[in-house]
This record gives sequence, structure tokens and C-alpha cells, in this order.
Amino acid sequence: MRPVRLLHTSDVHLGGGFRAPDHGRHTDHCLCPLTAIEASVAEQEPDAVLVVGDLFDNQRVDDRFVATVLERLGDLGAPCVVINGNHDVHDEGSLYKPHAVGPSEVIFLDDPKGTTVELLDGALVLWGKAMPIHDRTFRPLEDAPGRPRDDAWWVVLGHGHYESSDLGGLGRSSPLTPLDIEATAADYVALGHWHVRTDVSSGSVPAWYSGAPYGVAATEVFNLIDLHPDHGVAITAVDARLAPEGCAP
Ligand SMILES: [Mn+2]
Ligand SMILES: [Zn+2]
Repeated sequence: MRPVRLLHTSDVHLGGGFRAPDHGRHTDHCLCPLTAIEASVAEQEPDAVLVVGDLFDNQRVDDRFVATVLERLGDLGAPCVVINGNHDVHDEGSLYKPHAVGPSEVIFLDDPKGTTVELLDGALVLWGKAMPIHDRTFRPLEDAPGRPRDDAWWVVLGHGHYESSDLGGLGRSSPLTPLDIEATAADYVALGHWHVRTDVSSGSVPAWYSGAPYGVAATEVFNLIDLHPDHGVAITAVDARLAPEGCAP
């Protein structure tokens, strides 16, 4: 297997406006977090980029805004795999529906039962579900297929709440459990929904919330994953650098 580098982010919340006092001045249609993704991709040169839900803050953002964001993600120079989350839920009002084809370098996983995609000439296989509804019936990692091949990296995406009896927080929507994570047998499970970068690895399966590039509770980091045939899986935090002065005129 060839070495593969992934940049993992989630909870970008574009269109939400970012007006927290310690986050400078930003407009409602601020694209600063997207600029931070572009800068990190240029610097880290990942082979693929994962956006694991809540790319958009709400379904009121207009179609041109969505198109602009998807076009820029398509221009990263690396394929960008997107799943949605509870803020950009994939139902009849989905922001993604008018863009079903989309730019060739943006791959939106639109099936609530899960979609498998192969990238990098088959060196990387990914799987993830679209979230059609945010409640207890939706289980982001349930029925993930097993590792498809031994000669490819196997990465699973999920947007939901990590539910462990150790941590409390039981009964939340879109739950995923340590057993769900282990059952993927993945080389990496890329999670979104929590804005704080968190290691929830289970058994031998590395699983992380990436941290979010921006927002009131954001940690302003990305997760960088190096999958290497000799050295195994290395996971590091990368700062999401945002203009401290903001973007508001
Ligand atoms: Mn979420
Ligand atoms: Zn801004």
C-alpha cells in the first residue's frame, strides 16, 4: 500500500456568521473557515480532504453560496469527500440536492444507507452515510461494510454523538458507540458533530473528532492523518489559521 495523507475537518458551519467577541468580526456569509481549509491543504498537501458534516450552518443559505463553497472545495487540488450533518440534513430541503453532480473533485455521499467510494487509483476506500434525519433512529456507523480489500486503506466517516456509558450524555440523537467504531475495522474513523478535537479510538480502530476550524466553541484545528505501510497510522493536529481581524467591512 502507498502512503496516504488525509486532512479531516467537520462542523465548518458556513453561513452561520461568527460574531463571538473573541473571534473578531465576521459577516453572516463569512468564508474565512473555507480559506483556512484551503491554506492548510496548500501547506500539508493531503491526498484527500474529508469534511464530516455541518459544512453549512443551516438550510437558509442561498444556492449561490452553496455553489461557491462547493466550487472552492472542488479546486483544492485533492479530492474532497463530504458528508452532511444535522445542520445541513439531507432531506427534501437539502442544500446538496441542486448540486447532485457537483464539481468532479467534490464527492458528496448522498445515500442514507451509505456509499462506498474508491479514490487514488484504489489506494483509498471510504464509506459514509448521508444523514436524512437527526434523531435516535439514525446511527451513523451502523451497517458499515467490512474492510473491502487488504491492499487499500479503509476509512469510515460518521457525523453523530459518541455515546459511551463512561462519559454520560446518553439518549442523544445520531448516536455512535465504541462497538460501532470497532465493528468498522477501519484504519481510521473520521467523526464530526463535536467541535472539540477528541480521540474516541476503540479497540484497534483509531477514531477522532477533528475539531472545527471556526465557531464559538471551536478548537480551530484540523486533524491530519498519515497512513503509512511501514509506520502505521499517525495523527496530528494542525492549526486552522483564521484572520484574527475578521472579514466584516
Ligand atoms: Mn452536528
Ligand atoms: Zn470571516
